[in-house]
Amino acid sequence: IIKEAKQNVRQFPDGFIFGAATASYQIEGGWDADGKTENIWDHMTHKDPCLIVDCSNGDVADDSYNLYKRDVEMMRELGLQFYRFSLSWNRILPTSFPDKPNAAGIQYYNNLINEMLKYNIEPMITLYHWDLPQRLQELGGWTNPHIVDWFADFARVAFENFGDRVKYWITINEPREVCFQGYGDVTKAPRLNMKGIAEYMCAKNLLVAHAKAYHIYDKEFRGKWGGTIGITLSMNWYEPETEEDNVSAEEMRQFEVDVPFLKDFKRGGSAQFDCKFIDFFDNCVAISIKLTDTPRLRHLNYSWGQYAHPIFTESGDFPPIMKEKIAAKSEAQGFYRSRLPEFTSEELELVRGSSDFLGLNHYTTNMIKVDDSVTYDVPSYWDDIGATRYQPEEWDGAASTWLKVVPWGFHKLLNRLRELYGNPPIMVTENGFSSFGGLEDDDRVSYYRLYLDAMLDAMDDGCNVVGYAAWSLMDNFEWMRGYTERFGLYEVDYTSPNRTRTPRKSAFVYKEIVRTRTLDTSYEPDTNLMTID
Ligand code: PNW
Repeated sequence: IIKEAKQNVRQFPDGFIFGAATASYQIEGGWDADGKTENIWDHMTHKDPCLIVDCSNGDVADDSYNLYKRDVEMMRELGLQFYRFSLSWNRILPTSFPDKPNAAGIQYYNNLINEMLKYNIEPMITLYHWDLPQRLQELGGWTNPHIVDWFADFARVAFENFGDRVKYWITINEPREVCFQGYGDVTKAPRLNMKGIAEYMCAKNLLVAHAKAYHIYDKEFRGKWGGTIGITLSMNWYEPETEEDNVSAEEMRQFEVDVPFLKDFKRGGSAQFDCKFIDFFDNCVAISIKLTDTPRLRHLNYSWGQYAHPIFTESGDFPPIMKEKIAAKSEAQGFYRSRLPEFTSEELELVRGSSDFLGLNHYTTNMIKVDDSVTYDVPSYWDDIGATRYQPEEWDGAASTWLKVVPWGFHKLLNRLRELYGNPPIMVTENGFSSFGGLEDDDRVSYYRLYLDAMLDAMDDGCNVVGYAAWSLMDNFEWMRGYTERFGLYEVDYTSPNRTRTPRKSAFVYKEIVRTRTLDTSYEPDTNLMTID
């Protein structure tokens, strides 16, 4: 049992929207239905089933391919204003390319969207939530620069087919997990494990692909249909163990140096700079840069700054400290070029500012420390950071080992994002808690209350949080953890042929929050009967 949220009754502002989220591979099933072809998760789980802890897969999952009407009924029970779901690329484009779109696949999403709109539930589409076509993976997936066009084509097909009714778009879910876990490690498909190399190639291509899709929407569709489009990043908070590692946003922020004769000086940095030479007219014409470099700063910059900095700062590009460090390490390791690829100036411009809002998936916090007893693979992301992270024993936990309950980390993160990126609109696209199942989920109820309370604290500080989606509407295929870890507001019975969905206590509590637009920590629901109001 985790600590209770403090006694509180707090109001959400007008215009704030509430929803819940899922993703295609985690819920749809119908893995080969009506012409759908294989994605990297189908491929991996079929080839090597017990890579998944319970040897399961998403072949049937929650069977939302057939049961989507029940899903919409649950949204109505909860009173959701929006529902975030993702598209299966292979269901829509079985060849991976736009040459032979699959009418049945497109129909499935039209049915879902139309069913939601009947009840005034806004669809929020994630174009890509990890289920890459296997054929594209064989061509190198996100490490092949051609993916910029492959993804752009897929995005255009989606905008053309659904854009008249869908106003919220997210290009890509969690680049860090795609690139670092899938290409630099073995913890997500395709488990490429080319450490310190492939994840950075992936990062660059993914950002450019995202930006291209953004601009297609912006130029070709926004005018006629007027929606909004952004990217979703996973962002943990990293708390330093030592005081001297406690860098401020100011130190972390990119700045551009605008001095005569140094116009093209773009490096900037999380740094102080000194004027080295002042000319006759009192202009500073030569500067020296001192990059602040601490383990904590590197964690923040590599884990999410890597993806946020190129999009949400004035200067764009990867964080200076990251470029600097990886270039130096690469050289020392005998590479002829930095393992972190460079953006061309056109790419840099394309990516800069390419998001109407920051989609934020936040779950937990880690402590950072330098531990000389830890050895890292060389090269690798962890060696590039040169520090390790941990979570103290005394922090309350969930079913997922990585998920500790640290609401103050959410509060700090939101403030840091406000300071770093000019207070962009933040759409919380995921936040939630895992259990091993059961309807009396008081620990999930506490988690939601604590995190919503922390989010309201940040909003009181001025953070521009515009919406919130609970992860997840219902239990689903939790990637490498299969069906063992449950994130649902609704429990799913995987032994029943119709995948019976039953509301947990947290569903009743969330429903009341959405209905009253109020966080009232003393509310005790009557969990006997779920109704549609
Ligand atoms: C998300 N972290 O991933 C995914 O978007 C979902 O598909 C997934 O089911 C859900 O979380 C729960 O695991 C995460 O760094 C990515 O703490 C990163 C973190 C947590 C979750």
